[in-house]
Amino acid sequence: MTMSQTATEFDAKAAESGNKATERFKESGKRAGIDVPKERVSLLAREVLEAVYSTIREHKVTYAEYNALKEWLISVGEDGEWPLFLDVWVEHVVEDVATENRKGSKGTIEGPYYVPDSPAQNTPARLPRRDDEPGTELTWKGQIRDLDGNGLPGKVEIWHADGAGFYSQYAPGLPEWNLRGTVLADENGNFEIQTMRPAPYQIPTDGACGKLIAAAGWHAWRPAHIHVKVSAPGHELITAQLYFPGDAHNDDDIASAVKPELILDPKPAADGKGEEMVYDFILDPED
Ligand code: MBD
Ligand code: FE
Repeated sequence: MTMSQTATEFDAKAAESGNKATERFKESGKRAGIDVPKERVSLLAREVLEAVYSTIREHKVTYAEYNALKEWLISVGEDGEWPLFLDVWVEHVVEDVATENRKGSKGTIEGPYYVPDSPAQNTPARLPRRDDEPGTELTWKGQIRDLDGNGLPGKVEIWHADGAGFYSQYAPGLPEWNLRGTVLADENGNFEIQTMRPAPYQIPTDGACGKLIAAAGWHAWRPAHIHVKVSAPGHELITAQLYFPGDAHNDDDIASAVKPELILDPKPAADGKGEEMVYDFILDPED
């Protein structure tokens, strides 16, 4: 296969990932914001527009630039990339505000590629993978606890990209639940998950978000990461991502979602197979 064929194949996969996120969102039941009180809508809409007006005045935005923006905004919708755009450039602030009173573990953004109801397994669990799944073996041991240190018999929903940076159910050609699962902790909240270390992730570059990145001279990278939702009955669910030390993009994640508390400390595995790490989650009580 030539270089250009490889690039074309990659682009085709990338385009599909951004677009699928729109379909998933429509199915997800998250569209609950339609009963926001009109005073609140008016306040928020007015303030966002005021911010736009002041940027236009300060930088003397031209008609040519206004029309470039209009064309680009139309293409975000046509490419199905509103979820991608919002999760990359807006969600991190919403997450900060939503979790500012949390006493337990830090979380971060969900991003566009969560799929609910992944197949459940009891701990110790091995996530579904292909026979020839590329990359490094990774074993994660952890415990779910409450604020007083009591183990909670909860669960860890986990999803992440493969060794080439692709997510099952978004990039074509991967088995349906590849590197996704729901792992049930034991009665003391302990769990063990075997998976493969994910690769750094480049957001799709061939759609509207990619056009913005290229036009602005930014980069499209997120550091390698493992997504989780950790929950237990009577406790607040935590959505988080775990990162690897030394990743070139931990300090300039395009999605601004890295927090120092979320960086892992993997060590060579005791059994010689890849790496292992310990990382626990502490959940707040539900209010
Ligand atoms: C991802 O995998 C991701 O986690 C985010 C936040 C945005 C785009 C792709
Ligand atoms: Fe991700």
